[in-house]
Formats: sequence, C-alpha cells, structure tokens
Amino acid sequence: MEWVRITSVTCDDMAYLFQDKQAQEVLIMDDLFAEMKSPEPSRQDLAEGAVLLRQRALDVEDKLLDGVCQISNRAPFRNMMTPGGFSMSVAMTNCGRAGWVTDRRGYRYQENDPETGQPWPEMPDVFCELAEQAAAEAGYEGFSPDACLINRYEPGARMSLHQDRDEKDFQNPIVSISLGLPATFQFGGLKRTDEVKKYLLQHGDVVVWGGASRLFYHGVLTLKDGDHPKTGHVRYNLTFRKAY
Ligand code: MD3
Ligand code: FE
Repeated sequence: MEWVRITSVTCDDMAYLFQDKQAQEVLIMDDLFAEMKSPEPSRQDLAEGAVLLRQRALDVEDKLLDGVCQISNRAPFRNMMTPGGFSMSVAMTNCGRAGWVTDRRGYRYQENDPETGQPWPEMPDVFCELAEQAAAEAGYEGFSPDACLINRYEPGARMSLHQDRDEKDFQNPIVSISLGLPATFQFGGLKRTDEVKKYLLQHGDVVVWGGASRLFYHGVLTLKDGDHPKTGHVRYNLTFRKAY
C-alpha cells in the first residue's frame, strides 16, 4: 500500500476515501476528522487571474462583522436606484475614502454618503489588512484599496450579471469577502453571452479577481432563505476596490 500525504480534505475527498476499499485501512482518519472540525483555508483557481481562498476570513469573522455593524450605524444600508429607475434588491453601504453609489444620474464613486452628506466611515484596519494580504497571496502585491462596498442580501435578493468598470485602473484587482448565508455566484467571461460557471460562496470565503478575469461578467443568484449562526437570515459581501 502506498502512502500519500493529504494536506487538505474536502467533504468530496472524504466521500471518495470512504468508497475506496484500500483507503479504508488508512490510519490517518483521526487527522482527517480533526481537519473537518477545524478546516484550513484552501486555494482554488477559478479562472485566469481569479483565486478563491476558501475560509480565509474565518479567523477575523467577528471583527469583520463588528466592523459592518459599526459602519452601518453611521452609514445605514439602503436600496439604491439604478440609472434605469429600478430599486436594487441588494442593500448597500460603503467605507473608505470613496464609496460606490448609483442613482438616476448613473454609477460612480463619491466621497460623501448621498443620504447624509457625510464622508463614508473610515475603513477599519482589519478590513484593509485582510484585503491586502489576500491580494498578495493571490499574486497581487501592494494592493491598497480606497473603497469598500458592503452588500447586504436578504432572502430573495440577487445581483444580475454585470461588469465592475467604474474604477479608474483595471490593473488593480478586486477582493471580495463573503459572510453569513451561502450564495451561488455566477462567473462568465468578457462578453455577457459567454457561458457562466457557478460557485457556492460561503461564510469566510475570500476571492481575488485580477488579471484577465478583472472585467469578466459576474452575478449572484437569488439568495435562498436560511439561518446562519453569525448573521441570521443575511449574507454580506465586502468588495475592496481601488477607485482612483
Ligand atoms: C469578478 N458583488 O459588488 S462578489 C459587486 O457577492 C459584486 O455581492 C457580488 O459583484 C456579491 O460588484 C460578487 C465577487 C466579485 C466582485 C467583483 C468582481 C467578482 C468579480 C469583479 C470582477 C470579476
Ligand atoms: Fe461586481
């Protein structure tokens, strides 16, 4: 029998191991179960330039959620209007020097919250440190976001297929952090009609989108109801951008 060192185990791997007659004799099951109870972050390439770091945000989950709570006390979540006159099902707020907004005049970044006229709340250190580290791990050294858009999905909310092209320089990646309820994310190509792949983004997952994938079409399918121990009936997504 040949021994292999297994450094990361998913539930699919476990199902496979249980099916494999030879592997049933393996004596490292204790290690496998230990890892299932406290999983380690793992890395997966989604497309050219796009890297999924599963569970990468878990060690600071409470600090991130605390930050979202503090920010939304000063800059409340709101359902913005698209230029076409539709109210978005995803509620949004921002922190950092610039915030992404939309209204009848169009999509843009601006330094004041249109609801209050006040500057957006400062980006907490734990936010930009994680974004910068994740970008570096994905191969984008020196990422320094000046904008963080915070999306709040309640059951029924969705985001249709779009490109992120309101930023000045597409050389900079975008980093996204998912918290709370899982959502199915759609990821296509440079053309709206390109075939899309679907990925489940779960609590603690971090994705870095740069290089060729930076302008790929993407969206989020309608959020299903659920109950997450940290967020209840809600999914949050934080996207870190360099707007200027
Ligand atoms: C791929 N948010 O805010 S995050 C958005 O889950 C947005 O709330 C989604 O799309 C969400 O604009 C998806 C993943 C994401 C973010 C930016 C990207 C994927 C991206 C930019 C380019 C390519
Ligand atoms: Fe987007």
